[in-house]
Amino acid sequence: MERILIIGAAGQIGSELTLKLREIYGNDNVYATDVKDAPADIKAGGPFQLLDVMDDKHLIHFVIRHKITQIYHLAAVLSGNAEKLPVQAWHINMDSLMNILEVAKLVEDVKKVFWPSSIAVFGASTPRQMTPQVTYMEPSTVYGISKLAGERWCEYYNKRYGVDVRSLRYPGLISYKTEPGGGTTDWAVEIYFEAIKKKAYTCFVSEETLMPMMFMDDAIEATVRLMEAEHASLSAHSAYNVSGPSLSPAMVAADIQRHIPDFTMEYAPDFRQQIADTWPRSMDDGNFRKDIDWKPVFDLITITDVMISEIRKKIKASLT
Ligand code: AKB
Repeated sequence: MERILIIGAAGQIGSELTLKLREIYGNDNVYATDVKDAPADIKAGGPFQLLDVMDDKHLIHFVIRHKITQIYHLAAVLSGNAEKLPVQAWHINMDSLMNILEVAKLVEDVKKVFWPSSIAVFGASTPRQMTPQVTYMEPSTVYGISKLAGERWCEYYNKRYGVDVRSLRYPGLISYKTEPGGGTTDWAVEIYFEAIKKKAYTCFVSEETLMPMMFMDDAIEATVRLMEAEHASLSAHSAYNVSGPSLSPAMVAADIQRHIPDFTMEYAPDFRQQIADTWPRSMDDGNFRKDIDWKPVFDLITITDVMISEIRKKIKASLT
């Protein structure tokens, strides 16, 4: 029987992945943890506990006590926030991953680890169209450097100690349940919330900035399938490229106008523009699609339809 630990269960990915894993493995077998309080459905639907992944002693006790077999480590300081406090962000992103890898190495019950990487591992020297799985990687952000170093450590622990750690280079993730915090792709979520609340959005990257994106449901499905796959069928033990549609603010704005014709956009690029300019414009995720039977279901139109209708419901519910 699987017993799963989620670290970062209150975050953008964790708040949705926890529910999916509880559906698959049973509510009582999925332990949601975070350093902060979690949404009501995470706390009501199964075990939830405050846990700081930086506290290695507490972490190993938790894993042993609950006979954990799989760990999903989703906590990280994202690209924009990491630039504000580089040394602290490096410390949090790297030390937390090393704590998880060490626990997985030391505790025999732990059979698999999931840790998300990011398109931030790429940099200015990387080909930006259909960025290949293996290519030049010279990230210029602290977040990107920590993700690239993390990928290397994951492969090291796999090869040297046999730790079965799996990873995806997530693009920008679009979701309505929990908003992201501090990333360069956050505009693709903020734009929908602001369109509904104010019929206007001031975007922090320029209108033609094309970035790889993916709807959260596709990301969750990709993650679950990766974790269920036979180890022997995996060709990447660092992280796989994975993506949905590539989107620019102008494209998303035009699509939102199908629902809200008087929606207006302004542009005020800030420091995140420079980050976006070093990231891929589109991704070649052929290796992942070949190894795992997966492809994204959501395109821009279906993403917009779901985002608009779900955010409207959410706002209405918060008013009643
Ligand atoms: C960010 O923008 O920092 C993240 C990411 C692409 O990893 N969403």
